[in-house]
Amino acid sequence: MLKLFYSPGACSIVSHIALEESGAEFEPVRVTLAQAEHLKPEYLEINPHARVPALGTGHGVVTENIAILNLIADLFGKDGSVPRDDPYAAARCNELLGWFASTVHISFAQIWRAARFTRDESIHPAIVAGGRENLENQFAEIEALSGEGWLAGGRFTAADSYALTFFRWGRRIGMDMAAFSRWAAHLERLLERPAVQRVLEREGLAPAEFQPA
Ligand SMILES: N[C@@H](CCC(=O)N[C@@H](CS)C(=O)NCC(=O)O)C(=O)O
Repeated sequence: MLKLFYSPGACSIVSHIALEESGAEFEPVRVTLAQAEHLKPEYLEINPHARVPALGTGHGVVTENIAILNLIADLFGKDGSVPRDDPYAAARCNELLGWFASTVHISFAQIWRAARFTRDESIHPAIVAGGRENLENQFAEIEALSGEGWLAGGRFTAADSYALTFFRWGRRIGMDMAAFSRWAAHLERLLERPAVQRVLEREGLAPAEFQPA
C-alpha cells in the first residue's frame, strides 16, 4: 500500500489532498516538522533530503511534490493532482506547480529558513525582508489568477491545493490576507470538497485557518 509521509499544514498537504481525492488506499504517516521528526535517522533513510512529502511505493520512495503528484495522476487519473486527459491542461498545471514550488515556496523559505541561504547571520534580516517583498508580488499574482474557475487546466488540480496552503502560511507570517478576496472566495469552494475536509481533519487543521482572519 502507498504510504504518505506528511507534516500537518506543510506543503505535503498538496499530495495528501490529491491522494484523498483519488480514492486510493494509502497509509498517512505523520512526520511532525515542529518536533524535528524529519531529522531523525529513521526518516532520513526514507528521504535523505529531510523534507516532506515522501511517498512510499512498491517501487521505492518518491520525493518532491511535483513528482508525487504526477505519479498520483498516472496511477489514478482523478481531479486534485495533474490532468491526464489533455496534455495542454497538464502543462498549465505543471507550469503553476513549478512556479509555486520553485519560487513562491522559496520566498517562505527566505522568511522561515534564512540560514539556508547564508550562514552569515548579519545578512538574515535582508533575506527575510526580500522574502516578504517577493511574496507581496507573488500573492498579487495568485489573486489575479483566482476567479470563478480553477487555477489551472479548467478543473480542480493540485495547483488549487498549493494555493490553499500558501494562504494559511500568509496568515502565519502576518500578511493581511483580507486583501486577497478573489483568492479567499476561490478557497471557499475548495473547502467544500469532502476530500479536502477529511485531510484537514486528519492533519488537525481548522478550515478557518484557510480564510482571512
Ligand atoms: N522541493 C520539495 C520541497 C519540500 C519542502 O521544502 N518541504 C518542507 C515542508 S513545506 C519541509 O519538509 N521542510 C523541512 C525543513 O525545511 O527542514 C518539494 O516540492 O516537495
